[in-house]
Amino acid sequence: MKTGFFLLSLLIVTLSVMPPAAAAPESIEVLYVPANGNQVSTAASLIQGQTYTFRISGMFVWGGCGPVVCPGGAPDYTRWADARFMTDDHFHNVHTGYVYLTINGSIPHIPQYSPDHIYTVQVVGTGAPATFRIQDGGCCYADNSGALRVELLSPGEPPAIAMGVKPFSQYSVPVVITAGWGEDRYGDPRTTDESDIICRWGCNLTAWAMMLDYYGAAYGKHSNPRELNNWLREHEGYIVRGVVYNKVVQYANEYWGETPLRLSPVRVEGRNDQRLHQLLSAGIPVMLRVNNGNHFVLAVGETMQSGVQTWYIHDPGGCNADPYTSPLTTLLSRYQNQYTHMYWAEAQAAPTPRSSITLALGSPAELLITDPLGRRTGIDVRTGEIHSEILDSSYLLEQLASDDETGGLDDHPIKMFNLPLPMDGSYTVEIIGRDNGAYTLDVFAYDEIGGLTRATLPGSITPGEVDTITIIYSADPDEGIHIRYAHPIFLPFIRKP
Ligand SMILES: [Ca+2]
Repeated sequence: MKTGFFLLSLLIVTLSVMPPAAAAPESIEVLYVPANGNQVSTAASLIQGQTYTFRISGMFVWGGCGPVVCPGGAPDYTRWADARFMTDDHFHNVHTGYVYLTINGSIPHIPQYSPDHIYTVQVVGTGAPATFRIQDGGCCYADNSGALRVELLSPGEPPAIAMGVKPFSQYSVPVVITAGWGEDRYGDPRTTDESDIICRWGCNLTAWAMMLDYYGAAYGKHSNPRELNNWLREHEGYIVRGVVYNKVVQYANEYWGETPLRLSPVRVEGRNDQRLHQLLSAGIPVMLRVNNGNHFVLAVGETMQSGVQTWYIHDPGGCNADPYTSPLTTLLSRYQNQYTHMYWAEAQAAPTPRSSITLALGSPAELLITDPLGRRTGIDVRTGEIHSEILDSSYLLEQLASDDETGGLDDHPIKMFNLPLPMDGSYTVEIIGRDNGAYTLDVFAYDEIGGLTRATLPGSITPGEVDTITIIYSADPDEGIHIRYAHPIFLPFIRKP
């Protein structure tokens, strides 16, 4: 078992050693068939009489609906379809009808619905390029968005794995109906303004929403970026523009309350392809940190591309995303197969232990946490040492890049300590100054049934100065969780406000 800790300094090094953007090799042809009715073709002609195999994956929005006609379509009442099947209740019920894909003008033979939305079809060459087009009643494309992905497979292509995660975009899905959330105000309402909107900063939010929607779908519990964003804004789920992961867990567990489903605490780990394979094989979508750590996408499967192992991802995109570009792509095609960290949470039948500790620090300082066994995680500014001894803990700089045309970095980076399933006992948290300034330390401590003990501790710091707090942690809800400044301020109890 590897500890889920990653060196802050590595992130900085990564900036300078990232390979230059290179065109991904594409010996297998990949096409996107937009839901707007445009036809796309393979680049080459298919030899007459020869059989070719295409893999068609993904899903798109073919319209909007409402509570009367589509009572199962809440919360956003969007109607979806994949290569063959359409739905008006988020794939709870599926049928065929007037929305379908054509290949060379015909409906492909896809006899059975597949919940991963991947279909493999054989196409006999006609001596011309193969053509693909999405039909929507011949008329009704204005309220559509998204695209299907089509791969021309080479002989002996191994099967891909994928999950039927609905691909949300940060921008509006679809553009022309009220479900578009791209311009919704984003982040902590006390510290952000009207220029902080989902399409600019909401990649992490959107990836979480996809994950929650996927897990909740089995119980008819659908999430989307707007629903999650609204809840986080009302429940201190943001530190400025940073999503507090375990607030997402709290949201899921409250939203799923009447179902047996519960979300585990969030795990964070550096790049680990083997673990990623295990998780995806077990049906667990994994959030990947890409683009030098400043952007988030959701891995939903794996595949081979030009003989290279890569991963299907849903990319939330950003403000300028074309609504007919599928969020479904691969890590190889878009990010040179690079990622720095993985974040995931499992949905399990209750009871699932929900205990965790998250610390978020905004300041010119670093955190050094010592657990009840004397193990440490964090950065000791005094010595320059980086510690990663607490099992499964992570300490990371969270800083998004704006997903608009500026691409500028969030000017409120947060240092986040995360520890799922902490052991009971006393944790010492040292706030060690790098520079002069004010800091805010936010503490989110959850007991095993998800009860939150929350504190915001303000202070000021100078280089090398150390402020210390103690967290007396117990996962037992009857014991309570106590947080106090060691000296000189004494806050005896902050108990589930
Ligand atoms: Ca339509």
